[in-house]
Amino acid sequence: MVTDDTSHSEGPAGGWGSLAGIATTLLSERPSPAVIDTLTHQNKPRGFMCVSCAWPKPANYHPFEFCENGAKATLWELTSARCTPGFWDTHKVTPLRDWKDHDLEKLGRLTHPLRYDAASDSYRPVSWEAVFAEIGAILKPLDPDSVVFYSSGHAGLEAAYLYALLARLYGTNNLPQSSNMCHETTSVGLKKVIGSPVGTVVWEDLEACDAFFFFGQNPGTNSPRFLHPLQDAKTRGAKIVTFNPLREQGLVSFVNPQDAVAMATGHETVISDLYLQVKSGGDIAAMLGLCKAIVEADDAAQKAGKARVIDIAFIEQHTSGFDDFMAKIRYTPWVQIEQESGLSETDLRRAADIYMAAEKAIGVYGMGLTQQAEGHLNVAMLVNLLLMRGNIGRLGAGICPVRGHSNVQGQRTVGIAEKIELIPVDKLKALFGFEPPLKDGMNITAAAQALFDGRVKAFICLGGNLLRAVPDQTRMEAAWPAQDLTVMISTKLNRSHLYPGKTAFILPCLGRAEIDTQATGPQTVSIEDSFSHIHGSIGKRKPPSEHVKSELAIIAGIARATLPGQPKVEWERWTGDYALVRDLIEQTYPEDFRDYNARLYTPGGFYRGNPAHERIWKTETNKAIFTVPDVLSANGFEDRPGRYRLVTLRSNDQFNTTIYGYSDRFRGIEGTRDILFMNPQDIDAAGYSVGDVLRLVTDVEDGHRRELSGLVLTPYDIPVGTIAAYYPECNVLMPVTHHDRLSKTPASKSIPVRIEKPLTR
Ligand SMILES: Nc1nc2c(c(=O)[nH]1)N[C@H]1C(S)=C(S)[C@@H](COP(=O)(O)OP(=O)(O)OC[C@H]3O[C@@H](n4cnc5c(=O)[nH]c(N)nc54)[C@H](O)[C@@H]3O)O[C@H]1N2
Ligand SMILES: Nc1nc2c(c(=O)[nH]1)N[C@H]1C(S)=C(S)[C@@H](COP(=O)(O)OP(=O)(O)OC[C@H]3O[C@@H](n4cnc5c(=O)[nH]c(N)nc54)[C@H](O)[C@@H]3O)O[C@H]1N2
Ligand SMILES: [Mo]
Repeated sequence: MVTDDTSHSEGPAGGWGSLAGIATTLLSERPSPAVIDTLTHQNKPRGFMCVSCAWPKPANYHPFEFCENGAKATLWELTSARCTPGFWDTHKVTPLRDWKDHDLEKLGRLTHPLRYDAASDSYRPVSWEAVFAEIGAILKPLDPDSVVFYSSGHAGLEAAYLYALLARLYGTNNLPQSSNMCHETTSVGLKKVIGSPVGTVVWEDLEACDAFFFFGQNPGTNSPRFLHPLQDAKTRGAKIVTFNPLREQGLVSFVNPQDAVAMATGHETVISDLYLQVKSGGDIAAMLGLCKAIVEADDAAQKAGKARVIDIAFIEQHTSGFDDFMAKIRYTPWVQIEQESGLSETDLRRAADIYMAAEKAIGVYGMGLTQQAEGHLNVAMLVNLLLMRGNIGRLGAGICPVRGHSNVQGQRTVGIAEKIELIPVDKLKALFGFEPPLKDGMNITAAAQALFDGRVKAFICLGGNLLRAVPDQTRMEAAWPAQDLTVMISTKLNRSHLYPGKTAFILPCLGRAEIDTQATGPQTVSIEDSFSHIHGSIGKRKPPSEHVKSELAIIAGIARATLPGQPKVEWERWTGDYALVRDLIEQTYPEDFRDYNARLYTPGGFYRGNPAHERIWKTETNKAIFTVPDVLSANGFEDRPGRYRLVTLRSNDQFNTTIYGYSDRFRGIEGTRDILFMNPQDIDAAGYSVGDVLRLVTDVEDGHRRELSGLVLTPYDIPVGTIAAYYPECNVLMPVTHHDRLSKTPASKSIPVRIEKPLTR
C-alpha cells in the first residue's frame, strides 16, 4: 500500500501495534500452548536467552521480558511447520531462486541432513555418518587457506569456541563473522581509540544517565526492550537527542505494552527531545559542530571566569591528541559543518546545549555510523564528543554500540576472529598441544574477493544466510557453486542453500529454545550480550525432529572426520558435557571467564569487565585518543547531479534476512517491501510521480553493472539527496569494494546510486 502522505507512522512504537505484531506471527506459525508458555522463560535466569538481538537481560526483569521482535523470533523458530525431505520430491533447487526469502523460511524447520543431488537438482536425505565422512574426505587434502569457516552471531559461546578451534587445528584463521558486515567498525575503530573493542556502558549507566545521544540506531525496530529504560529515563527527566536521516517512530514516541494503564489510556512517552535529520554520512560534521559549540562555550566560560565546560582535568590525565583536535575544531567553519551534515548551526547548537547541560551522557550508535565508508571516523568522532566532557568510564556515561545478533559479541570474545593479534596463541598451544596458524585469515570482504578469484575451495557456514547478507550478491551467487564443498549448518531453508557447491550439505541444527540432550543429560549454552554480560541459556522445547543435532555435535562430527587424533583434543567428551567446554574457555580467557560454570546463572548475567569502563586505556598511547577527522563526510564519494545516497533499511517485520512478513508499520508500509523512499522535493525535482516503478543502478564504474528493478516510489520524511530501500533486497547493489576504510565493514548505509525509470512497467 502506498500513499502520498509522508507522515506514515502509525502512532507510537510499542503499544497495541506490537501486540498485534506478535499475534500475527502466532497465527501464522501455529505454535502449541506450551510454546507460548516458553515465552515466559525468555531472558530470565535459568530460562533461555532470546535468539533475536543482543540487548542485555536485566537482573530485575519484567514479567514478560521480551519484545515484539523477540517473541516473533522465538515463535518463528518454534513453528509447527517442517521442511522435510518430502519437499524435495516435488521441488527442484533452481526454481526456488525465484521464491521470496519469506516463503523459503516459512517452509519451517529443517528436519534431516541433506546432500545436494545434481542429477535431480534437489536435496536428498543422507545419514550423519555419511555427511561427516564425505566432508572429512574433501577437506583433508585441501589447502587450509582455501577453506573458510563463516559464522553468523546465532551460535552460543561453547559452539563458537569449538568452531574456532576446529578451524585452527585444521590450519587456518579464515574465520569471518557476520560482525564483519556490522560492528567490525566498532571492533577495530573503538579498540583503536579507547583500547576496547566493545561498548563501556552497563545497565546501571542507563539508570543514571542524564542525556542519551542516538546516532544511527533504531531501538523501536531493532532492540525494542531498550525502549523501557529510555521511558524510565524520560520519566526522571533525562533528555534524548537523535541523529537519523529518517524519522524513526521508535525514537519519536513509545507506549509500553507491559503497562496496563498506558495501554488502556494510550499514554505515550515522547522519546526524542530533539530529532535531527542528518544527511546520510553527515555525522562526522554534525558531531564536529557539537564539539565546536562546546569549545565556544568553554572559551566564553573561561573569559567570564566561570567553571570550564570542557573536562580539562580528565583530558589532561586520560587523553592524547587533544590539541590537534582543538585546532581542527577551531579552523572548521560553521558553513562547512552545515553543508556536510545537512543540519543548521542553530539546531546543532541546541543539541550541544543539551549535551553541556547533562552531567552524564551516553552516546548510542548502530549501523548508521558503522556501515559507512568512513565508519571508523564516525565512531572516533563520537568518542571525541564524549571525551570532551569526561563521559567515558564513570557512572551514567559511556559509549554504547548496540550489537546485532544475540551472541555476535561473545563469539568474538571466544576466538571467532581472523586476526592473529586477537588470538591467545600460547594458551591454545599449551592447552591442545598444537601449533596454531600464525597468518591472519580472511574477513568477509577478503573472502568474497578470494571467491571471485577462484581461491576459495570450501565454505562452511555456522548459521546465517551469507549469500543474501553479503555485498555484491549477484557476483557471489555466480562464484559460489564453483567450490568443491559448501556446508550450511542451519535451522531453516534460505537463499544461501540454493547455490550448492560441487558437493553440498544442509545440516539441520537445534535452536536455542530447544532441549539439547547429550551423553551427560540436558545441556546449557551461554551467550554474551551487548553490555559484556554472560548468561546461561537452557532450552525448553522438544527438538523439531530426532535427526537434528546440536551445533556442537555437528562441529565435533566434522572435526573428528577431518583432523588427525590428538591426545589433548577430546571432541566426544566435550560434546557430552558442555561444562567441559566452558572450562576450556575459562582456561583460555581466565580474566573474562573466571568461575564460569559457577557464575552461569547470575541474574542479569556476569560481567566479564572492560578496562575502558575503569578508565584503563589499552591503546597505543595508553590514553583515550582524540582523533582528527581528515574528512567531514563519512560516505566516501562525491555528490554529483543524479547521484543519490542509498540507505539500506530493516523493517520491524524482519530479522536480517529472515522476513517474518510485509508489515513495516512504523513506516506505514503494508504488503510489500519493494519500496523506494524519497523526499517529495527530490521526487518533483526529478520529474517522477508517487507510485512510479523505478530501477536503481549503482553509480560506480568498475566494469560490473548492478541494478535492482521494481521499486515503488514512496514519499518519505528523509533529507534531500538521501533515499532508502530495504535490506537484503538491495544487496545486489553493493560493491564489495565499498566499505569502511579501516575495518572493511560494507558501507550499506550510503551506496552511490542513480535512478532509472524503465519505459514499461
Ligand atoms: N527486528 C529486528 N531486530 C534486529 C535486526 C533486524 O533485522 N530486525 N538485526 C539485528 C542486527 S544483526 C543488527 S546489527 C542490529 C541493527 O540495528 P541498527 O543499528 O538500528 O541498524 P539499522 O536498522 O540497519 O540502521 C539504524 C538506523 O541508521 C539510520 N541511518 C542510516 N544512515 C545514517 C547516517 O548516515 N547517519 C545516522 N545518524 N543514521 C543513519 C537508519 O535510518 C536507521 O534508522 O539490529 C539487530 N536487531
Ligand atoms: N545491505 C545491507 N546488508 C547487510 C546489512 C544491512 O544493514 N544492509 N546488515 C548486515 C548485518 S548487521 C548482519 S549481522 C548480516 C547478517 O547476516 P547473517 O547473520 O548471515 O544472516 P541472518 O539473516 O541473521 O541468518 C539467518 C539464517 O540463520 C539460520 N539460523 C537461525 N537461527 C540459527 C541458529 O540458532 N543456529 C544456526 N546454525 N543457524 C541459525 C537460519 O537458517 C536463517 O535462515 O547482514 C549484513 N548485511
Ligand atoms: Mo548485525
